[in-house]
Amino acid sequence: MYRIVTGDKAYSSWSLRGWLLLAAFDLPFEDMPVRMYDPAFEVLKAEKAPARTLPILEWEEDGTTKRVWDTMAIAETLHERHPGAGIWPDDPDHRAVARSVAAEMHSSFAALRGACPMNLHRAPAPLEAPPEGLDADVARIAALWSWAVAQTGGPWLGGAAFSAADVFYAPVAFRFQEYALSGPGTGAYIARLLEHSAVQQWIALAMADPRRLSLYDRE
Ligand SMILES: N[C@@H](CCC(=O)N[C@@H](CS)C(=O)NCC(=O)O)C(=O)O
Repeated sequence: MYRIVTGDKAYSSWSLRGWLLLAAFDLPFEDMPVRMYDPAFEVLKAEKAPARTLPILEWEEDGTTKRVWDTMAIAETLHERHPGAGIWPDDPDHRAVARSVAAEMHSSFAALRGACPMNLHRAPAPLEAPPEGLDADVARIAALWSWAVAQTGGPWLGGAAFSAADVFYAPVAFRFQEYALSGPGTGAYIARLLEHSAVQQWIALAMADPRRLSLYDRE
């Protein structure tokens, strides 16, 4: 049984990734939700040091608590521990595609990430003053999605089955929807991703939480 420490579900894009890495692959877990930016959040981070961001994956083994943070480390650790779960595609060529696009998500797209934070409460609307670089990020993401689907046969980025590559882009799909962003061919993939049953579960949890964080509001 795993434990995943997650932040506010409407806003914490990285928590969504960590949570999906368990929920979408039928791994047993309990969610430990925390309120980001409350005093208790700082206490929790001190307790979990050197981890200092969410999500944090934990489990008990050999009488100790094992702890892994950062979503790429969580993906690789869960894949190593559950090689049959389908976190990465079985086919090595498809796995290479999936890992490449997920890693690029993890390390790139600063304009999109900075200007368009995930906010499931936002009524879809474009930014009034989009920053330089946003169009280039959107175009690059659209190109990566269509390249990955062409390489693997789709309809998911890693091929026939939902994989960690799709997990990494789930918050991007929300951002495209919330800020009315699109590129060639992005609509069908976004619709598929947002209809995934685990993503739908996350949306339901987010909508059931009354807390609002104005920090994530953008004009
Ligand atoms: N690269 C990290 C990023 C994690 C991250 O920045 N998490 C945010 C929440 S979405 C966080 O914990 N922010 C609180 C803080 O930085 O104090 C990952 O993949 O997990």
